[in-house]
Amino acid sequence: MDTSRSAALFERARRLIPGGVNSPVRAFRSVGGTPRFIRRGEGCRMTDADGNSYIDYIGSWGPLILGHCFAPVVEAVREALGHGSSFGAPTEREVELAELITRAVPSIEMVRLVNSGTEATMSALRLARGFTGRTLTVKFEGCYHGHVDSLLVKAGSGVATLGISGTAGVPEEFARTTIALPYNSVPALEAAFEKHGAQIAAVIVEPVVGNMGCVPPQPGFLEAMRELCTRHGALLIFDEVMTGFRLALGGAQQLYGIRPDLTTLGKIIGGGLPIAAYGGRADIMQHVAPAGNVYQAGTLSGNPCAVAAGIAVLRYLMDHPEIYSQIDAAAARICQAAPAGVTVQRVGSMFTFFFTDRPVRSWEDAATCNTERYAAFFHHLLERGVYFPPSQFEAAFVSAAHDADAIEETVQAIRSFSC
Ligand code: HOZ
Repeated sequence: MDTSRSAALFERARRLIPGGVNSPVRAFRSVGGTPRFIRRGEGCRMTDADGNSYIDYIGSWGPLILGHCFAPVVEAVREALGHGSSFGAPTEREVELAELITRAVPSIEMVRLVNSGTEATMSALRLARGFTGRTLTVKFEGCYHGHVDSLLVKAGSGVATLGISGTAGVPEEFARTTIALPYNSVPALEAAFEKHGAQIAAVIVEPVVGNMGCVPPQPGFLEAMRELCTRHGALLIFDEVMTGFRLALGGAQQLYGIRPDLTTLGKIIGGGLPIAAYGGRADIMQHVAPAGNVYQAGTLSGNPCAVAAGIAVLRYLMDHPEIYSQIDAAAARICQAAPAGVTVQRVGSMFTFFFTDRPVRSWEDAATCNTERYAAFFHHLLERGVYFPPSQFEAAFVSAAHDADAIEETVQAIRSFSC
């Protein structure tokens, strides 16, 4: 496979952009080799600067549930852009997107649009502190909630991929406001509430983790979390930036039947354009400025083009709910092809091939993976035109654009790998 143009671009980029990329996992650091510079995408495939084509299982890290260049999204953005790219004033479409979100996710009674998942979790956390008058946050090791200072403690995604501490540049005082617990451990959660219950403002969790690879909650874990938060007056924040509109229209909270107090969304609600949101109980959301005194603002918040893309995607998903069983079945077919000795974990259309022979229920389990073998697997697939996440600690995503041919090509590529 000729990758000379990508290699030349990477060389140029490294002189100008830290590590040559604008987000760390893209740099292929943990798998080695040349990051592919992508020129265009269509459906489930994307083409790099050298003209190589790949079946894409990243989908921009989750947003592209309907594939690249989905016609209604392209049309909606084109139309919106023709009317003006940004106003810094409210628009009718923002109200429409808020209506679609609150209809699909009943726990979200009010919602505020922001620009990124990081902004959404940061704002939700500030709101939880403002509402409860408390300081501490409980998070789980291996979960990633964007690059919010206090939430980088024992984080997944790029922090786990690069094996860095996550707290360089974060004042110790901030890091100390975070209690990091093992995912799926009810006893650890009970002990934390026993010790700090009256100071805990919020528990934030990826209800299905995507950022240490795909790790589902064990039965009873989310239920215990809900019960402990209610009993101790802490808010439960579901970070559904990845799982929102991915696992079901109502996200993981619909799948597992848990009602959080606050939810963060991103990715799919922007159809590939930068948008995110936080929302939840109206009595809590009424504390956000200008309704209340917890401040949060943004020049490009509710950007017309991003909102138009989001509306096009959400409307399409609502009109075609059969997409969920279709993409779940496609993901299941891929997972069946996994090599022996590999632990495959899947929830709906997100999945991970963990190069370990034990179930992965926590970061401690994930850390046992053979990342060198994962790198070999990743390159084996890439050479055959199948683009999996360039990190053991990220989830892969199937979109509605992955047709039967693409799935079969993928299955063949996986089957030709020997562990
Ligand atoms: N942290 C993102 C995945 N969990 C990666 C974002 C990117 O590199 O675009």
